[in-house]
Amino acid sequence: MIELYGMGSPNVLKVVLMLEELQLAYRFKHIHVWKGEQFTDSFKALNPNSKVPVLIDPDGPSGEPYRVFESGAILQYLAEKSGKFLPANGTERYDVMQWLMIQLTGIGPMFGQYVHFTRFEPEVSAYARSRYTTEVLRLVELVDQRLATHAYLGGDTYSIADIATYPWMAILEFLGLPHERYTHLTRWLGDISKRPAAIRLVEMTKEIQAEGAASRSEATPDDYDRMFGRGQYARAL
Ligand SMILES: N[C@@H](CCC(=O)N[C@@H](CS)C(=O)NCC(=O)O)C(=O)O
Repeated sequence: MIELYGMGSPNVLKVVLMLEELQLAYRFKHIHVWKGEQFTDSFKALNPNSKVPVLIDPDGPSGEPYRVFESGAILQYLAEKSGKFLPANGTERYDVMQWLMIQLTGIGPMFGQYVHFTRFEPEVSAYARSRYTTEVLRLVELVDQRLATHAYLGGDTYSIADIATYPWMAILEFLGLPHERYTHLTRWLGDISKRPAAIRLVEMTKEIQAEGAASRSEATPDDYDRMFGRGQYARAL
């Protein structure tokens, strides 16, 4: 059975959504990032970059088990394996890849910094808050504008670009960001939220986040420093 190593963040939930869309059986293995499990030798053997998600397919391309890390690579791997949610060729494929890349290189990292500087920074920096708020709102507007002229991010068809972006856009309210004013984005969120896989994702998210919350509540100040690379974990030039 496929194994997915993760926690309750959008970078992992996009893979959960993809597995639910494909109706593949999988076992979820929680990595307690607030307790530093991603930095253990056994996890680094799975992903030297010490991040979730990681997926292990017992039936890889050569018939042997195959391990994939990086959420975008995992989505592409599953799409190509199943022949679903990524056009096989032509401009439709590149349209999907462009919007997938915007999620991977823009939305994910910038939302991550926004969350860090609005929830976790010990000394509030108005400059950092303004910089990341501006950038995430710019990205949300970009998505909204794209959806003004296309049903889905890649074009006419639901794809891994939507699957990657949905878990981020679905939490705008939770992040304290405005969402009602983005009418095209709201229409798209509504469309995807009715899909059976997205409904199952809600249940999975509750379970995964409940397990994560339990270990996070035990995290010490030192665990937080390790997670954020600060204090004794900060690197010097
Ligand atoms: N580019 C990576 C980002 C993965 C990532 O940032 N994962 C976070 C959870 S959302 C993580 O593992 N954090 C633990 C840490 O940074 O130590 C991907 O898309 O897979």
